[in-house]
Amino acid sequence: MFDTLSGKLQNVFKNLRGLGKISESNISDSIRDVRLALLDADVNFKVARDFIERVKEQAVGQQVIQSIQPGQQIIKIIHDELVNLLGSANAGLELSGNPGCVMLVGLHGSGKTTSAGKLARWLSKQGRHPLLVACDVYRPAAMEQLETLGRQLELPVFVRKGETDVLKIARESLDFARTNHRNAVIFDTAGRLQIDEPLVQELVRLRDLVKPEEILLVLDAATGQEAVNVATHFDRALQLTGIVLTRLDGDARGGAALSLKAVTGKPIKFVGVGEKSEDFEPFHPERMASRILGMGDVVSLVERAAEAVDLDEAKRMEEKMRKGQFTLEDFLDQLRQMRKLGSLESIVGLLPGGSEMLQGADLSKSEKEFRRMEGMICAMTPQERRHPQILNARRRQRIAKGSGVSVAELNNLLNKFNQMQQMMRKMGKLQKMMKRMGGVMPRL
Ligand SMILES: Nc1nc2c(ncn2[C@@H]2O[C@H](COP(=O)(O)OP(=O)(O)OP(=O)(O)O)[C@@H](O)[C@H]2O)c(=O)[nH]1
Ligand SMILES: [Mg+2]
Repeated sequence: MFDTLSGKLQNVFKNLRGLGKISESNISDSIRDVRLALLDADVNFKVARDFIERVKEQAVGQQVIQSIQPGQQIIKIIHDELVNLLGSANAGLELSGNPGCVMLVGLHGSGKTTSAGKLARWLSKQGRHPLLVACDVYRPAAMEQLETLGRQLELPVFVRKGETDVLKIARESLDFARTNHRNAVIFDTAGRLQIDEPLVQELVRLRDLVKPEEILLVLDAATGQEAVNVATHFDRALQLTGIVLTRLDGDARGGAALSLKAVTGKPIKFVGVGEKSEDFEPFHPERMASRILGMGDVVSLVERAAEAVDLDEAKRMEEKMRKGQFTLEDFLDQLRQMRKLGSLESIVGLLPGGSEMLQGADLSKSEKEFRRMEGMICAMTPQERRHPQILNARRRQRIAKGSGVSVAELNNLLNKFNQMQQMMRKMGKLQKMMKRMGGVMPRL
């Protein structure tokens, strides 16, 4: 997620931190690099330009240069502007009605049906009683897809096979919701290759009938620049209340996420980060900015963990990460527990330096990789897990043999882990420093 952008911005930051003396000219160089990084990530041209203007305004000035930590000041300015760009605060769902209705709309294959299931699961975790309604009458398979999802999630799905009148389905589903005490109704609608008049007409009629409090556009993050146009069109036709951005786990360059709020004024409310039902998160601009800047998103990590892990334990881990006392044993523990909560990639990616660790580790490809890591760590003695620095050549050979990997693979894991630990320590320091400077700080 945002790998290229993230890597480039982190390089700019490395320079800013490393520069002994910061002058107007090297600030300008850094800002230019930030601009190039944004454009490369497919951020809308105007959005990138305005972003840079705002950063420049604040960064180029005697006050920054004369401050004790000019590099850090500029990093803070960029971080805060990134938060603004992404929408400042988490925009929650407005679902006060009984039932509260959500309509999911979007182009073909954008992830509507999958997101409908994910949203139903999320709402049910919030204590709501969701009902999924299959309103895609064009593909019989679409109804079955939603039914299957509902079965997996153990949530009711309203389906009328063979019925082609969307409005009739909707009307009946609302009656069903009322009599069965379902207080949140999610309408999964049909997609089209592109927005056309019949689709818009159908969606408008459905909207006018069910009067949803939320009309969410489901958008594939990989749509790139076009995403902004799609959002603008749907918004004009239906007056959206927000956006669900899917496939953020893929190699999308991320420009859509960064441009949408600025161009359309509509907040991203949720993001899809994988194919499984649990790979779904409310969108928090500040946390996302921290992730993009390589500062990790331990808050989301802890929140996810809290679903299954006890909270005190999670807090203790956060503290350990900050102090750089996070061991291989903790790492293994966390991986094992959190594997229950989502794909390994989405979890490790939340750790400070985690995205770097993922590069080359190829966790996304399969759980096989995880098992190899697990095997390697399990083949270590408890003492070795806590103090990997004692792993000399002989010990390394033993562990590699014991877990059926090559020494090079083991070395690779240890090196990556070491880098991650260093990154965690650095982030702990940065956080302290930002705290002293006051204002918003990237959370860790
Ligand atoms: N990796 C990843 N895949 C996703 C995500 N969301 C959806 N998908 C996949 O995208 C494909 C299409 O998803 P659907 O939910 O069927 O899309 P849709 O918008 O309902 O498609 P139509 O009904 O044909 O318009 C499926 O294979 C999903 O598993 C996501 O966040 N990450
Ligand atoms: Mg669908």
